Amino acid sequence: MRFGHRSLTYRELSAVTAALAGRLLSAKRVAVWAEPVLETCVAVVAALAAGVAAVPVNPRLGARELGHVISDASPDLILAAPGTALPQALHTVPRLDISLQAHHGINPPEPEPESPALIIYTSGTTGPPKGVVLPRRALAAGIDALAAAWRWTDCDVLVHALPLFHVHGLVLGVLGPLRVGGGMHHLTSFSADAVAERLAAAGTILFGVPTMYHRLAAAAEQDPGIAAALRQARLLVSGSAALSLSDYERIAAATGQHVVQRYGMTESLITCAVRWNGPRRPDTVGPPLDGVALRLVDDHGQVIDAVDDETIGEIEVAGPTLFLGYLNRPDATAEVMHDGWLRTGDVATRGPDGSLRLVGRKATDLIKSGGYKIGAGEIEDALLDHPGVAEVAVTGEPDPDLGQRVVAWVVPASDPPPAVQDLAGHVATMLAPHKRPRVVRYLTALPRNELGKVCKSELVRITGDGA
Ligand code: MLC
Ligand code: AMP
Repeated sequence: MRFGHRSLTYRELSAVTAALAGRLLSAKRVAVWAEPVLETCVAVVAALAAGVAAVPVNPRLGARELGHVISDASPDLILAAPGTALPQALHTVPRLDISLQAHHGINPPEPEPESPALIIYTSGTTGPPKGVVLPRRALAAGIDALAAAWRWTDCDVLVHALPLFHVHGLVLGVLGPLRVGGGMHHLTSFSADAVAERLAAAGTILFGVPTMYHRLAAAAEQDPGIAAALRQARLLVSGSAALSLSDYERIAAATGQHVVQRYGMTESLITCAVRWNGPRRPDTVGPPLDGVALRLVDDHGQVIDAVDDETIGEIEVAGPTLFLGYLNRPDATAEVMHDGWLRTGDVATRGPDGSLRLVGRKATDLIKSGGYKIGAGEIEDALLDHPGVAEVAVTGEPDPDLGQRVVAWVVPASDPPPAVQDLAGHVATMLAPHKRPRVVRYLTALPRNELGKVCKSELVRITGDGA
């Protein structure tokens, strides 16, 4: 496991995590200040070893979101790298510094498979983010299914630069290599040069979100060295959001690599993936993983049997990769679960070979920007606290780099209206930086239906393709 010039072997990792696990045994839940550093991985692995649920916290959360996460999860401890300055909101939580000095300890016995392992916060259409409680059984089943799909073994070295507070970077990107027994090189921050350097040096697999592949496509077209490094990888894998046809083709043209796509959700982990030896196409996320039950249903909840790549239905998922529920939110859990099936809100078709083609989402109030899920309601609530905002609606519109960019439609309460930097800065004090609006459009009134609900489809129509 390597971050820049710092690394831990399996033996070293085992020694430091066993020692730390012993200090966590009396806790019910621990928060982990999830900077992209070795200490974050050590803290999460130690919590797993101790059978204590870990709550990875995005270090860039704004004050409102951080306050919510801490009061909702009520961790017994916050684990952080020594020397890290923690914000005020965390001063009430006892702190434990994560030491990388190899002390010896004995790992406690393996906890029950259904016990909570991770609680990962993810945005919904309204309100603050919800804590997705993932049991050990889901992590194990999800990683094993991906290992089989990609013939991912201890010979592989995974390269990535993903944040360590979401499923992609933490479950797939850290726990994945540890479970298959391979290596992991984290780049600390993403750049095409760093990806190329690590792939050329040691990497066999690259994980990234589509925004990273968009930037890699441009870099590979410019720089033959970057194209060559990408070419020699065993697998380039994209997920968390839709990879555009154009970026898929640009990478194929520049490197000869056909990016493998996979689809998933925090609540279900990864459920579909193109196989290492399966057909590669730009528009599919592949068939369901082994052990995952997946179906498409129509608007009346009827199961769609057609495998014609045309009939559209909502994806529902069941099986061992599912979460236990949202922390403290049985109401929200009941909304998405029925008879053991998770309603994903994603809409797709299924082809004759079982591969899924994603065609959109049911909710217009969920935005994916840079691979981050962003709820429109949360940003609207933050903007309504600004004195210059009388009414507001937030939408996502197409962006070649980010997939979607956050747009705020504002009816100003002041003259002149608040500037975009002012509103973006206001949101950033409350929420994570990627939730800032990139564009603000001013209106004299929001379009509403006869019930007074904002017609977001009207707003999207105003800008056409978002250009
Ligand atoms: C952003 N910035 C703004 C702004 N919005 N500045 C002013 N106004 C705004 N409205 C700032 C950013 O904070 C950043 O500043 C700088 O502008 C560039 O931002 P960016 O364009 O967003 O790029 P970057 O920071 O390079 O990030 C791109 C990225 C990142 C791809 C590296 O989005 C990323 O790591 N995404 C991964 C998300 C992820 O892991 N998703 C998985 C979810 S799990 P500064 O100061 O920071 O430079 C899941 C399940 C599954 O979905 O299937 O996997
Ligand atoms: P999150 O809640 O952050 O886990 O995001 C999950 C959502 O990301 C899914 O419901 C999808 O909408 C989206 N997603 C994940 N992978 C893909 C993919 N390969 N293509 C398109 N959308 C994806």
